[in-house]
Amino acid sequence: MTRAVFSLGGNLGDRAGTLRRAIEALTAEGLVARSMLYETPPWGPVEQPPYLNAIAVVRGDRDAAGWLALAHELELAAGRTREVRWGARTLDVDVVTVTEDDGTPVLSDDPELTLPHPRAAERAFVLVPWLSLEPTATLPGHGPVADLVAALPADDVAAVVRWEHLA
Ligand code: PH2
Ligand code: MG
Ligand code: MG
Repeated sequence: MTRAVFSLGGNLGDRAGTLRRAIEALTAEGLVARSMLYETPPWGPVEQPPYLNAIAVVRGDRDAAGWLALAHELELAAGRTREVRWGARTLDVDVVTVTEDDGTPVLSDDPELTLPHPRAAERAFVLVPWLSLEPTATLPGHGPVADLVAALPADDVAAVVRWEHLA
């Protein structure tokens, strides 16, 4: 068995419905925990609407490639099309980390699936929901998620807002 941390995000269509359906589908795969939904400013070079983001933790029989295949299935089910890099999308599901049952992190430099996710350490939209869900989480190679959040610009952290409170 392995444990995977997924980052889910989307900024087109019924964002909350899409994320909830994806999390629902993860229930059948061994969902361990899920964060609240957060509204987050779009990160990156492309002008686009705000995202809803969430973190889900799943434990099951898949290996890292199997978790990536599941992520792609969820994106496909949400009508995701491959478009502009970093551009708007109905659903993006990224594998942030995969861990063996004995705690060993799975490391990969395969360009199709780099583990841990190469940009997670700098992204408030990943780290803030993750920290709220798992206060003792660590990002392999980078340290405690709490320390990574503390190192982010305060404005980036403050901009990640619990969506249920906005709705
Ligand atoms: N995903 C991107 C690009 N920019 N910004 C936010 N706030 N949340 C995302 O999930 C996101 C993004 C490409 O994967
Ligand atoms: Mg992404
Ligand atoms: Mg992705």
